[in-house]
Amino acid sequence: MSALKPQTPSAPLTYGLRPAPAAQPRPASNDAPDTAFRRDFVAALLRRPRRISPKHFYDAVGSDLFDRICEQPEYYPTRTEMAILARHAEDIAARIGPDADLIEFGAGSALKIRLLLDALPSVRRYVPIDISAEHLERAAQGLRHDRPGLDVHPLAADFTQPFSLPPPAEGARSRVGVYFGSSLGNFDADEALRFLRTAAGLLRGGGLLIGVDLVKDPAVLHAAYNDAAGVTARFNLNLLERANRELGAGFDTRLWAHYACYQPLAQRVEMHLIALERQVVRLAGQCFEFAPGDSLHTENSQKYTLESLRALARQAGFGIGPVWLDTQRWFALQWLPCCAGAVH
Ligand code: AVJ
Repeated sequence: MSALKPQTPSAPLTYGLRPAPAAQPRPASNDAPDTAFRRDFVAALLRRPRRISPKHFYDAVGSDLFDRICEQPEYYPTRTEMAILARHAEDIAARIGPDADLIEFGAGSALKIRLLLDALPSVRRYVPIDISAEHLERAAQGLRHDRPGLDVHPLAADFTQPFSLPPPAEGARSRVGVYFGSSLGNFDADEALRFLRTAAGLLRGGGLLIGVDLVKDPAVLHAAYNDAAGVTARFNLNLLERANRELGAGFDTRLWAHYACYQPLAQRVEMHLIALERQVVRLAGQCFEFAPGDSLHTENSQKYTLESLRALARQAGFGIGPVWLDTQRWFALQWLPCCAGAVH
C-alpha cells in the first residue's frame, strides 16, 4: 500500500506533478535502463552505511507481497486501522464533511478507503496516489466497478519528491487528504516534516486524516516484522530480486538474511538485509563486494506517541483535531484540520 513511484521517464506523471527528468545518456557497458531505482540502488551500495529508500520495495511483486503481509496474523496495523475506520466511519466522515475532493497518499489496493466511502456519499472525486502504477490501476478498476457513481482519478507518482495535486474537482467544497497505514513512518523526521508541510499547503480549508502506529510492547512489534510464514522476509528480499530482474544484478538471495528489530531509543523498527557470506555482485558495470555481516538498511518504520505525532503536525502547520484509537491503543487515526488562513 504505502507509497511511492520512481520517476521513470515513462511514468504517467500528469496533473501538475513535476515532470520526470529526461533520461540521461548511459554508459555503453550498462544495459539496464537509467531509472530512479537503478540510480538509488547503486548509490545505496556505495554509501556507508548502505541505505535505500523503502519506496523501492513496491514494484508489482513487492506490492503483492505487502498485501500478503497485511493478512499475516502477527501484522496487526492493517487490521487494527480497519477496525478503527469501521467503528468510527460516521464520526470521521463528519470531520471530512460533504462534497470533498479526497486525495489518498499511498493508496495501494485502496481497501481502507472503502470503509470511509460508505459514510461519505457526496464525495466529489477520489484521487488515489501510489508509486506502484499497475497495482494502482487494478485498485482503481475495482473501485469503479463496485461504485459506478464515483469519480476515481488515480495518479501514479512518487510523493516523496516535491509534488502538487490536480486542480480541485468541480463542485468540491474542500480538499481532504488521507494517509493510512503509518506510511509516514517510512520518512525520517526531516522528510516527514517536509511531506506534512507540502500536504498542509495543498489541503488548506480541508484537512488530513492520518493513521500512525503507536509505540508499544517491543515483542508485539518484533513479531509483526518477523512473521512466522516469512512473508516479511520475502518482501525485504524482493528488493534484491527486483535488482536482479530490472538491473541484471546477480544476487543470490540464499546468501542474505532478513533482519528486523525495534530500536527503543529511536522508537522505530529497522529492517536490514544482511549478507551471510562473502560475495561479489556485478551491477551497472561495477563490482560490489560484501563481507559476512554487511548490512543494507532497507526500511525505518517509525512508531509514534500522540504527542510526537501532534508536535510534528503542528510544526507543519496543521491544527489538531480528534483522534480515534483501538481499545489496546496500538494504532491512531488522527484528524488534522488545515485552517484556510494557516501560515506555513
Ligand atoms: C507500509 C511502511 C507502513 O512499516 O509497517 C510492513 C511496511 N514493512 N512490514 C510498515 C512494512 C515491513 C509498512 N508501511
